[in-house]
Amino acid sequence: MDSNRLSATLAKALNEQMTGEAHNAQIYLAYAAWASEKGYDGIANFLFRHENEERNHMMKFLEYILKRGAKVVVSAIPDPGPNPTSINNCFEKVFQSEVENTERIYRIVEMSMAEKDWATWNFMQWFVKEQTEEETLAIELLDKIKVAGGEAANDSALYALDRDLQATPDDAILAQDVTVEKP
Ligand code: OFO
Repeated sequence: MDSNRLSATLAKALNEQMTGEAHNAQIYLAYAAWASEKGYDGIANFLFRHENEERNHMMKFLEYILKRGAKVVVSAIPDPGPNPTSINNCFEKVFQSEVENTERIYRIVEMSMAEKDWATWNFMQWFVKEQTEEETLAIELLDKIKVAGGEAANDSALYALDRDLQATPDDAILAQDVTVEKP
């Protein structure tokens, strides 16, 4: 008896997204190594921590595909591409890759809706929420570098930003989650 509960189309899309999450992790890993080489250890630390989050996302997809009785296809992870040219450029690239990831997540949500696969639709809602948070975090990074002077940020502004990011939590608080007790 076939216990596979995913359509071939959705299984393919979820497997591709699983690899996409590994790709996101490689991007953060490459940028973290780049920042560390440049002496920005706080920023590097932040990016290394985020790399780990992306690996967890990859595992979430893997576990879900298995749980639905479909086949996991582990394939090659695409190259993370060129290193950033500056801290400003690094944060811009992070934002860009999160936005592209959100678009991929939305496409799977649309596909699951079209197929009336409510289990997958429900599973994907975690990622919809997570992407809102990750985009917020990336926007905050862009705001911080803007305040520091953007491309023209001087060494002392970058030093302060580096120290600041060392202590920054990885998660942005979602506006809809904010309460009086938990601002
Ligand atoms: Fe950057 O987030 Fe995964 O999905």
